[in-house]
Amino acid sequence: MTSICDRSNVTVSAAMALPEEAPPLYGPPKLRSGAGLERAIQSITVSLQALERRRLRFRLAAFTLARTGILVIRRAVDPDVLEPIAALAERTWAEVSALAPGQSHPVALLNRDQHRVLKGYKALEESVQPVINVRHGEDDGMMDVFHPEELAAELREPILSCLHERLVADLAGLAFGQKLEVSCRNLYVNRGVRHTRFFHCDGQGLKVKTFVYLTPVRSLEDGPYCYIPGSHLDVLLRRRNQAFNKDHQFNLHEYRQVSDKHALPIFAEPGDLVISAQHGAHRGLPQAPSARRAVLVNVFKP
Ligand SMILES: O=C(O)CCC(=O)C(=O)O
Ligand SMILES: [Fe+2]
Repeated sequence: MTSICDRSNVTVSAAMALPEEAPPLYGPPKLRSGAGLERAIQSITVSLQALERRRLRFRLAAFTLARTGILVIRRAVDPDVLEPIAALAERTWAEVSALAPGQSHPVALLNRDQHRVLKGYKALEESVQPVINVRHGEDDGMMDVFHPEELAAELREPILSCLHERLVADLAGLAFGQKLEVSCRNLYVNRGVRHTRFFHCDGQGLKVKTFVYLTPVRSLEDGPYCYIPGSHLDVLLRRRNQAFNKDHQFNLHEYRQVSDKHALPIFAEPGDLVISAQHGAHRGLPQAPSARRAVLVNVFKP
């Protein structure tokens, strides 16, 4: 996918079906909750210390990631490192909100309203300047920043360090048997986003994202990241959904027929890191109007 919630390839009929999220166009998975969720999360959780110090734990974690497509590393970032990055997310939102229409941002390129400086994912990915995308319409409340490490010179190193790029590349590389490299870093800021893309994958090829939470996500209202474990390996599920998408002229990568599956909402504290195989079915849930979420994102590709 191109960024947080690109629906550019979804047909008009899909967009019209959004508010209800209703069958037959959308058969959502059951969300695990309570003790079942706790157990499931426990089984995909590993500590940073164990990963760094114990080779066997590292190999087991890679095996878990390979099998489920998702891994959680709790407290991967020191609060002292994290705090100024969370403040940067707040500040960037405030700066952009204070700009008059057509006014530019002092550091970043700004895509807002009809003023779109860069178009298409490739241009955004390859930009040397950071790019702030402010979403409108159904995506109201959403801002994603390409290359957030270029927003403030003093935060470049902290941002890179908290993403644990070497560790993730090694771990995911071992899990998926391919050498992975960072292709792009992002910052997602969501404030009361009422509509998000349904379950989908970001394409069929191997792609891994990491999400470092800058704000707590403690309830469904906060808009947690959700994942259907094992869906990256589930050929039948993919076939069924692709056939459905073809019949209804949806984007090929939607997962709209998943009612027989369970998804895990990943609740997290600031500094927790999630590694996710994006060829599996996932989505960020819509938020309550007052909810705020900020997440640092890293994209790895072979
Ligand atoms: O906002 C989220 O939690 C996930 C968005 C998404 O689908 C993605 O980054 O690929
Ligand atoms: Fe996605």
